[in-house]
Amino acid sequence: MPGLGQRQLIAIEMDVLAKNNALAAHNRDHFEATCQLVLNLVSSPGSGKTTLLCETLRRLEGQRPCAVIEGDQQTSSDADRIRTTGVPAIQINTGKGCHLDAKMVHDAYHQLPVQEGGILFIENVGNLVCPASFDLGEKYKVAILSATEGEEKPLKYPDMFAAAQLMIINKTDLLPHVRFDVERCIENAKRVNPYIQVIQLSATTGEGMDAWLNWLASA
Ligand SMILES: Nc1nc2c(ncn2[C@@H]2O[C@H](COP(=O)(O)OP(=O)(O)O)[C@@H](O)[C@H]2O)c(=O)[nH]1
Ligand SMILES: [Mg+2]
Repeated sequence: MPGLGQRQLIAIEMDVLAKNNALAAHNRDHFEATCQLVLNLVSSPGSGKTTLLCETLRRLEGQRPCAVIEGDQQTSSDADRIRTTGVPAIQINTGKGCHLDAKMVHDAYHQLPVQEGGILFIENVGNLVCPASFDLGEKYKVAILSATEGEEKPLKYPDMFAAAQLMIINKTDLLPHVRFDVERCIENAKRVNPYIQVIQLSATTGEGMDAWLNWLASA
C-alpha cells in the first residue's frame, strides 16, 4: 500500500488477524454446539482436494452426515462437483482473495443444513501460503500434497505444514511415473512439524482410502 510505512502495515495486518481469530473462536462455538468435526483442506491447486472430497463423501454416505464449504477465486464448479454426491455444498468466491477467512465461513455455515455429529469439510483456495495464517475455526488443517509436486514442498512452505495435523500424499498411483521420493517428503514434513501425521493414498484408484476414513473416524 503506497504511502504507508512498515509499522503501519504491520499494525493493519495484526488487526486483520486479531479480528479473524476472534471470529474463528466464535465459529468454534457454533461447531461445538452441533458436534461438528470441521476440517480445513489446504493445498496447491490441482493436488486433488475436490476429487478426494467426492470420493470420501461417497464412502461416508449413510454413515455420517457431511457438508462442504468450497473456496475458489472464481466459478462454482467445485461445489457443483460436490453436489453430484448428494451432499450440500456452498461455494464462496474470494475474487482476488487468496484464502478463506472466518467471516466467510461463518456466513456460509449458517446457510448450510448441517446435522448433529457430522463432518464439515472446508476446501480452501488452492495455495500453500495465505491459508496458513487464517484460522477458520476448524479442528484440524489437512495439507494435501500430490506426487507430482516435488518432495521439497514442506521445506518451501513450512508455515502450512507446521499448521497441519495431517499431510495426505495423494496420487500415489502416479509414483511409478514420476520422480518423487516419498520417504524424503515425509522427512521434510517432519523437519517442520515433528508431530505431523501422514497418509498416502490415491483418490482415483481408492488405494489408501481406508486409512483416511479411519483417521476421520477417530479425529
Ligand atoms: N492420477 C491421479 N489423478 C488425480 C488424483 N486425484 C486427483 N487427480 C486429478 O488431479 C486433477 C485435479 O484434481 P482436483 O480434485 O480438481 O484438485 P484440487 O484443485 O485440489 O481440488 C484432476 O484432473 C483429477 O482427476 C489421484 O489420486 N491420481
Ligand atoms: Mg478443488
